Amino acid sequence: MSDEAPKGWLARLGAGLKKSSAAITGGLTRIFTHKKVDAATIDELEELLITADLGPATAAKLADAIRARRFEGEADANIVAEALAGEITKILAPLARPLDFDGAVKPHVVLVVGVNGSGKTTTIGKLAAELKSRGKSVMVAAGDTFRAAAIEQLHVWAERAGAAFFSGESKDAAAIAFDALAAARAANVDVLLVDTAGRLHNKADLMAELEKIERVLKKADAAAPHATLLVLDATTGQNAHAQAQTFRDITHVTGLVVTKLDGSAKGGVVVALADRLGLPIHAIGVGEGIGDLRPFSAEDFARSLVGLPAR
Ligand SMILES: Nc1nc2c(ncn2[C@@H]2O[C@H](COP(=O)(O)OP(=O)(O)OP(=O)(O)O)[C@@H](O)[C@H]2O)c(=O)[nH]1
Ligand SMILES: [Mg+2]
Repeated sequence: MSDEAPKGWLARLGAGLKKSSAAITGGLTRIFTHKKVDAATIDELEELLITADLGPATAAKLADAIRARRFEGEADANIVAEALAGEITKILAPLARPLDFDGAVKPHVVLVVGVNGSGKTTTIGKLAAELKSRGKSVMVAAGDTFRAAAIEQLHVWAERAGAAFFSGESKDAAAIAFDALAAARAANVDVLLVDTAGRLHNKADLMAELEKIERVLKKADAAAPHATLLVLDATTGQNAHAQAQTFRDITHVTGLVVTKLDGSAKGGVVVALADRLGLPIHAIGVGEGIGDLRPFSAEDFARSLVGLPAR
């Protein structure tokens, strides 16, 4: 995730968040046209933010921050939107962190977890391509042995990204992760990305499998996995909180990737997740293509969410 934003990227983020921002800008116009920023309108604002998936706690915090600004006279919706974007940026900024690698650690092992369909395999493909473009050597490991098609899907992404691909005969995901780490070492690659199953027969099975993968990786390298990325699908809205909690109970999640922000009406959930979980947000997915994983920028996201142009 290089820092330079390709031309049109912000326009695409804005377009992707259009469904989320339309509700917020419409609401702001309705609430604040020819009205004061007072107790009544701030209550309405708080409700608006809850319906926009920012969650009650974060909505209350933002409402308090707007109240504390003590706007005089009639406010126009745009001024409130600017203030809101500023406050949302304050929540997001400490958590907007690119996925960083300690160059001395080789291979840097990244375990990728999340419910089925959240976008793990796709994110691994995009991430592999992005790392390659930064000159890193990458191997991806097919640790999702639950579905036969999952292995081939990852293989296709590996070829697209120009990354090495590791799969095994075993149905034991931990054994594959262990062998992949040995292969990554032998090939002297910089980064090993390990795909996992999003769904097993039940939660206890999933928990046991992910725990075993972590445990077995540690036998080969006590510091592995060096990062555990939780992939969350923005379209699931508030359900993303429950998913995050489940995976934090099972694994040592170190950061988030939020996918499917293109076309999600629930983009506000990113703010609630950041506020509640305090986990770094490394990147966001804005499409199914190889270039559709972007670094998470707090200000760009905040402004797009409330329908303001980038600065
Ligand atoms: N629009 C959009 N689609 C995405 C994005 N990320 C992933 N997808 C799509 O979501 C679907 C599921 O993605 P996968 O990567 O297969 O999800 P997974 O988490 O690996 O799923 P399982 O292997 O079943 O656990 C695919 O059709 C992807 O193309 C995104 O950022 N935007
Ligand atoms: Mg998958």
